[in-house]
Amino acid sequence: MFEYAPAPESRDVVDIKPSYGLFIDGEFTDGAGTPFKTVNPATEEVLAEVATASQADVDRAVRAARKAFGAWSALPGSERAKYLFRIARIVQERSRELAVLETLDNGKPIREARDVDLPLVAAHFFYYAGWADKLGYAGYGPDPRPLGVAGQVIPWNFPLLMLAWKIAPALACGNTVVLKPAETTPLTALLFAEICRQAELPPGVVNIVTGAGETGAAVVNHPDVNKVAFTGSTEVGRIIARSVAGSAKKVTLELGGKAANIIFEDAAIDQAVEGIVNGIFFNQGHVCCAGSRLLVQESIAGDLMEALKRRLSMLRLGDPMDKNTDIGAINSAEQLARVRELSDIGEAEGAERWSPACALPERGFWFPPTIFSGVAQSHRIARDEVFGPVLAVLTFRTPAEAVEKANNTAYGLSAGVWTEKGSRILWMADRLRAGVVWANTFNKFDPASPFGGYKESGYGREGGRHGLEAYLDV
Ligand code: TXE
Repeated sequence: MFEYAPAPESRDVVDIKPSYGLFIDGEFTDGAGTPFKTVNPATEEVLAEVATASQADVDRAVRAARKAFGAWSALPGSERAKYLFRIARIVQERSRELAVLETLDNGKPIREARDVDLPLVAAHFFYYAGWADKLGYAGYGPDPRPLGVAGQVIPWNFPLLMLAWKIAPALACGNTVVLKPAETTPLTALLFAEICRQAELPPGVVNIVTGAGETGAAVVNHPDVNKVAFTGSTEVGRIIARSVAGSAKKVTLELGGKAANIIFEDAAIDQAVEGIVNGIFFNQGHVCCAGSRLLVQESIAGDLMEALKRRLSMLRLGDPMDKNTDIGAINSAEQLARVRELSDIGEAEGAERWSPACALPERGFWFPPTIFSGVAQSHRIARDEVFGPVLAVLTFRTPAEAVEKANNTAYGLSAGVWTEKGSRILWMADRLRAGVVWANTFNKFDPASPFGGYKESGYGREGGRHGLEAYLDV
């Protein structure tokens, strides 16, 4: 759809500085907190030292955003669109650099950063640039109003893409932004700050404050922030919902998931196997809408499992900078510990664990693709979000049983249905309690399509026209 640079051969395309500051009011500045190190999870090499924003730094960032809000929100939408189009084009031009930096800081395979993350980042800026001058005609009344300063906190699984999901609609609607990236993946957000300068975005429209949870809390709880947008764990989502309760802040939360990928006996099995692999092993399973529960119709369970195991034995795990790598590194030691713990619990609870023979690199954070079969709905491996390359397999006999099992979760972000019968797809989609239902595919994203969850997966929608509503007073 959009152009991007060819495969990077080396990390030399990106100039990583030894230390990074905060980005406030169009300038890079020091932070008053203790700096932290960000590491390459595939090697444990320290990439850079990054500033921690204190409460006073967050105050400065919010003040800058407030000051910029008047002029930014008063610009005609067509003028705001020009800045967003410019950012989108610079992201395309610098996509090779951005993809390499994303892979180094996150651990994801370069092929995914290059072919999925970066084109989608550009696509989101293009898409919302297109909305900026059409809000008045789109059912928001003649004079739709932005909310003011948006405080945005994002996770580490798609660092730049989550930034794009948050910043592009906020700016299109005329809001200004204070964004905090995750502490394990701050570098591409800081390179994005450079892109904002290159695009000559007015100072203060985008501010980036780095740090851990305390910095995130300072952003979210700041009295002069009008809108809070968070993507991350359900646990922190609850803390945020409690802390802003009673304030006038509008809130959107995009939290965890435990999606069912449902395979009927009439599905095209080879395609379904690809969809299962993409559903749970894409981005090491660090995906909120990952198809982490495989529901397979009993009559084909044996054959499907064999085909799936054969396919998994062909996946290549290792150096994320190698264009042939399918599975990269787990993002952090903490996340690896969590994946290990839940997998050990799966085994202790009686499910059968299988991984293909694959050597794990000595340094770095690694976990092999893993399948659990014989899983009961009560097992933690079927209930908790693992957020790693771990698939829990359950079986069903009838469509009604598939719906019941798929909906038997605290979450409701996404689901997949594989069948050749169109009527069954519609029947299932009506009954599945999930924000997205994919049919004969999985993990497909489009900026024009709203995304968000039911139940404990959060509230509000990002993407599409619905994503604008989170940033406007209608
Ligand atoms: O998430 P956190 P973690 C799930 C996934 C994973 C688990 C833990 O299951 O295993 O969460 O991951 C900031 N106020 N998801 O610990 O802590 C934090 O600095 C404000 C699913 O990394 O939620 C980071 O920027 N902000 C998810 C961001 O919140 C706070 C993606 C996310 O970190 C804060 C990530 C506070 N009190 C994890 N505490 C998804 N839905 O895609 C932390 N933060």
